[in-house]
Amino acid sequence: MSSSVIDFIATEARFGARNYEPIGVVLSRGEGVWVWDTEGNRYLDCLSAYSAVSQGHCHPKILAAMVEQAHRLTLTSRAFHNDQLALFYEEIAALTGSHKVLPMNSGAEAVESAIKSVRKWGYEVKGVPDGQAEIIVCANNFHGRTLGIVGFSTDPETRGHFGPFAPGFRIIPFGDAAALEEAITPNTVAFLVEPIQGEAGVIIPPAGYFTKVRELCTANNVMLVLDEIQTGLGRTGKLLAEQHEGIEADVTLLGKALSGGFYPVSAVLSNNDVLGTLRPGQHGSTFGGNPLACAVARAALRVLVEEGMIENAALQGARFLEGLKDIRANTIREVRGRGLMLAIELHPEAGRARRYCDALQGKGILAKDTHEQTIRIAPPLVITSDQVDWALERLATTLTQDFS
Ligand code: IF1
Repeated sequence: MSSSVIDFIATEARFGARNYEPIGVVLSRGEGVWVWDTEGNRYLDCLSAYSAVSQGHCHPKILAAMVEQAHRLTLTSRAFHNDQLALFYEEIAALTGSHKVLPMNSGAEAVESAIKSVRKWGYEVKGVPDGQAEIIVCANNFHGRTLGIVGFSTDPETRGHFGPFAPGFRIIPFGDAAALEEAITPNTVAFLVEPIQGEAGVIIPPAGYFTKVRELCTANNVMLVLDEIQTGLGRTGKLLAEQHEGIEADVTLLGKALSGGFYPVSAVLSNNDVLGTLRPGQHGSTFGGNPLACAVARAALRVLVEEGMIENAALQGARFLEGLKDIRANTIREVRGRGLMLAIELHPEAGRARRYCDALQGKGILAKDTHEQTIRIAPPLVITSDQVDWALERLATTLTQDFS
């Protein structure tokens, strides 16, 4: 390591809150699937900033839209109209078939906004007594880091010593429709769930789960809120992961790749009157729906569709998964995934996933561990067959390596 690398890392450690434990690489440039460190070493990015740079690093068309808009107008607040918001609404509604859109910034804000909206809907439309609304969520969920959200996390790391927390949430196992049926009461306003649990380790529910969930929600007048912040916008090989199940959520949450990684942009989409309950002055955000965010999001959505990234995610995801299944290494317990949202779960005896991620860094691949035993693989959706094969070769040698 050169002194400059040590300096960046040491300086971060000295001044920054230590709420992350990054892999020892200092990145300074990115293009497509590749990133470069300060010493000029190139890596294939198999994290994509937790799926936010799905369109590839520094996509030239998103960059051009951002620069052009930044020269014209960046922020008006919602006290005034701007000439980008309506176009963003129109385009995202057309793409997703949604009727109403609420623009926010971070993913967690979209989740919080959805919680507020479904509660309000519960009181004003469904007729739940004030203060009694219940929202059902799943064990091992990950929906963000705000207080409201971490209060219904089941991960001690995520919620520990951050309380007291807000009431009104019930936790059921993921992938268990019978548990949902049992948990619903007359006061249930919504079921909030990830189509595939990301942080939990890319957990795919049993086939037919979401069909049953949709039926139960419809039958009980419960809003189905799908957190597609990670699974959405092509990551799983479809525009929305709900399409794999042939269902439609009542409320869909998007973030991350909605801006192609240029800027925090999130949105709550609804297919019914949930967002209609919000009246002027009841919810908002200084930056939500600003013209720069809208211009960036419009470009990010356009390239996703026009450049065939969603189809490519399906194609390369299948190739990647097949390739992973072909790796004969006794370190691997299971590989799974959908589209380019993939995971390699290691045997407990193989040691922590983190050391394999460190070893992969030495071979020119950046990947991130989750939950000790799992390596997450989520490259930008622009990855080519050759690049998939290149990654597979390196993964195979790393995973067959004996570290003990
Ligand atoms: C971190 C994981 C990914 C999300 C879903 C909402 C949010 C996220 C389904 C909140 C955020 C992140 C944030 C990141 C780690 C990360 C993550 F490891 F936790 F699971 F992506 F894989 N819903 N996911 O996955 O969005 O407020 O962050 O914009 O470091 O906390 P945000």
